[in-house]
Amino acid sequence: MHPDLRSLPKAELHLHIEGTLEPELAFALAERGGIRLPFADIADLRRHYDFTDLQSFLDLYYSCMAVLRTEQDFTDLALAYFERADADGIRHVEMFCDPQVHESNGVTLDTVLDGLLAAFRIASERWGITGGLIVCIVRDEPVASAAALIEELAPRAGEVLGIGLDSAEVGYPPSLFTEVFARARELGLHRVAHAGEEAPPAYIWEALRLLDVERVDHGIRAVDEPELVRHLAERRVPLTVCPLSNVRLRAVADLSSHPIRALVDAGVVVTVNSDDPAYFGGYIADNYAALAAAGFTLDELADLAANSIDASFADEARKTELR
Ligand code: ES4
Ligand code: ZN
Repeated sequence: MHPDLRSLPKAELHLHIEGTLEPELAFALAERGGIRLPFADIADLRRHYDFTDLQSFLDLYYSCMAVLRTEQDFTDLALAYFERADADGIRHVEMFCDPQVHESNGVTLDTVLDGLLAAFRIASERWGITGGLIVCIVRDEPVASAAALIEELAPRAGEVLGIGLDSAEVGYPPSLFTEVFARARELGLHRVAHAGEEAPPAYIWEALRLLDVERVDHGIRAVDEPELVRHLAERRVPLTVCPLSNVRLRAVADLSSHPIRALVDAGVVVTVNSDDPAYFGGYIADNYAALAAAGFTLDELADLAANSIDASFADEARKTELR
């Protein structure tokens, strides 16, 4: 990355902490926990990184999550990420986690939250990084499971930033989770949702109108409907775009044809993020560098970095400090 870009303060707003699990750490944690991964070794695991779509990635991502068992596992995972984030000039992180998947591995919500919140405290002391957790609902799990998660989260709502919606998108529209998101709002939680990663603009409209989301994760399929693009631009609804992710999961053919160019030119508040950097061939600096290679100027990339601060849930004092 251009040194000027690295020194720009940035926020990462679309980052699945489980998607930062590098193969080396996966095997180290498997060894520590006495868990067997269904791969012979690191090279064998890496050979499975040739994804054809979102689902082909999710299958591998969920299977590797089996190595995350203890509070310490979650802390170690997040600290490894924070160290790289700091090197890329990230000053604020709003981090997704998937407790429903961990619960199916016998890991409690408290273990996930305690481990990750401990890492945030250390990141604040060590690197001055701020931010917090966004607890995601896994949309291809039953709605009742999502409702149960929110009630389990309720007593600790003050310790997290908000809730999100992720996993397999097509066939699991936002409308399924209207009541769950209403409850989250009642608890004072911020709301975001993956929408328009692979699914059509209707999913983005539903996320906005039924879930009352404050940002849209991905949102790239908005380009298919000019009225939606105008709406996002006028209302200044931020999109958390993940360029390398979209290429690796074949949501787009290549970076030069990525909708990010049309969205930026239409005045949409776009941010750049890494999604699942261990799996998609790059952390945030790599995403900025890829955009530079695809024709974005330094000034444009600086605007995108500024958008990430503005679009964050940091308080105004912190935003001023970061600008
Ligand atoms: C995800 Cl790229 C992506 N899309 C939807 N859900 C996810 N969970 C982790 N990565
Ligand atoms: Zn994502």
